[in-house]
Amino acid sequence: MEAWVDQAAQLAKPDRIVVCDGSEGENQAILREMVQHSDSFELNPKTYPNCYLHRSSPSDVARTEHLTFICMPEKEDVGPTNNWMDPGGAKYKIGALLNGAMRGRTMYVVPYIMGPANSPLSKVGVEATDSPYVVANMRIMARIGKVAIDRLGNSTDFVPGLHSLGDLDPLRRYIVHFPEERLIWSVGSGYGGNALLGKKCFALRIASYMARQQGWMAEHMLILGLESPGGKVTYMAAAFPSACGKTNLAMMVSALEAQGYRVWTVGDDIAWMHIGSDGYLQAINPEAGFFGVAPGTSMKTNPNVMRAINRNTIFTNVGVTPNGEPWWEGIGTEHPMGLITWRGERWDPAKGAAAHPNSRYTVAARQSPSISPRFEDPEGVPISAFIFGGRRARLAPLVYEAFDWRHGVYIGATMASETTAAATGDVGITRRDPMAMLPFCGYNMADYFEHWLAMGKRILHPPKIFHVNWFRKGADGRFLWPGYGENVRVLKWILERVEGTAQAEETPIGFVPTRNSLTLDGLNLSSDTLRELFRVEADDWELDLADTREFFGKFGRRLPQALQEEYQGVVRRFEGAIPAR
Ligand code: SAT
Ligand code: MN
Repeated sequence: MEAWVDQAAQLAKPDRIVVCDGSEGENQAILREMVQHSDSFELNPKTYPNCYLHRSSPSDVARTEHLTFICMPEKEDVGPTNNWMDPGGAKYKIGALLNGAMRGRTMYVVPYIMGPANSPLSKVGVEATDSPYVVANMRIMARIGKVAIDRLGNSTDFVPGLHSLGDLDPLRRYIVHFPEERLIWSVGSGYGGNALLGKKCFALRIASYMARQQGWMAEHMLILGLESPGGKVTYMAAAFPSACGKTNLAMMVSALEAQGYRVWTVGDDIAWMHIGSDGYLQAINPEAGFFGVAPGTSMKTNPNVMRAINRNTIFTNVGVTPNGEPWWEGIGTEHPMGLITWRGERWDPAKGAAAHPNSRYTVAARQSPSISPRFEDPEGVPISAFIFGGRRARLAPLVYEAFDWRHGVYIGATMASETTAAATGDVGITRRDPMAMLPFCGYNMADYFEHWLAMGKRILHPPKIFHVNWFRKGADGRFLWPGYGENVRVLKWILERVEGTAQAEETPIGFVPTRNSLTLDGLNLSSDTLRELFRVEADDWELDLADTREFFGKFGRRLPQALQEEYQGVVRRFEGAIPAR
């Protein structure tokens, strides 16, 4: 680690180097350093103790996928869904931007562990950064400092990441990954996934590459435990594209709590999974915190996180009240008088939202009342079900189950969501996002599908695979399903399918719940609504299959034959040529 830090310092040329020990005293010093810049403030110490507001540069408010590159010698090895740069070219080009980038600044060296400190499944990273805001966030999102140094010892088994704010100019912003070297370079951004290198860069892009080499899985999945009436907890991992309520699901307050069904949070974003000695897939959450979207978060949508973010939390790009309290659209109150926007201006209704739509909170997972007692279990938790999902206004029923692992991989590979972002203008466009890994797979996605198929052959007790859609709409344009805490009813059906007790009906796309197999008491859904929720409409699927075919076409001959066959299987079942298996 010392050798790498020397090299990084020779390149970036900081005035000072500070190796972080992760102590509370050091944290307070870093937070003081942060507020000395005009971009960060302490919030109301009475109502929001130890909370801070950070305002990013207005051009630096989200991950930038078009500036994110995977660097391997062969373009074919990164595949059609990633941006490619040749490693030598990337070193030259981004090296020039990093050269001297930390002059006049401090380089903070943050050794960190992804995963519980004592877990054999965890991995070490080292991030060198010139941003105190990044250090303060890393401290919440990972286990940093002495624990990581102790774990690393003299070993070279760590993933180094060099990060500099550079001049924050989007024209000189790059996030580049060298999977073969297990190295990350990021310059020109201070925002979340571009700058907190343990998260998407290491725990997904680099880790997915390592996982394929080493026979495990690094997935963009939440992990939750569903407790059922006798106290037994069944663990599920779920992948959703953005804007599908992933964090809310992970932290859900169950509508069936009185009946003994309760949801425990193990993770809200990433799962690392290994085959355990008993043949089950064991999952850990490599992260220590939540980096969640603030707008829309309220006591109604996510009471658990609301109870967590009133202390020791960093807010980024939210609004602030004259009392020094954070505020965002959808928090459950009207715009308060004297509200200041994320840009630091007086809020003016004519000028739009006070909080940036992608504004965030960074909070320790331990602070959520829903945190699972097994959150830090070094062995991880055994996964009984995978849940894929998307936002599909017409196509997909509320829930369906894959016939088997291979069919489940097909369902994950063809996952899609319809965009809702008013900001980008393209409402209702279908975006294919296989396993929600489109921007996070560190190698050719066709090879990633192959890895999934191969894993299925090795896992003695593989999770059953499901697909859910909370967002189906009726002819009147309204959502058919109430969502939020009521989603536990679907989790309960999934649990009962895992246990082999719930009834299902075969359709060309998979098993759909029978009339009475879903617990619906107290919901008051009409039988029309129910029919609508579970309908499998051949005409709609025909259109979707055409889109899938086009998407699969991108991968050419590298697409696994098994997925071609699964595709043909769906087509033929719709034609009635073969019955559902
Ligand atoms: O900023 S992150 O990449 O960590 C979160 C997200 O945008 O998905
Ligand atoms: Mn994510």
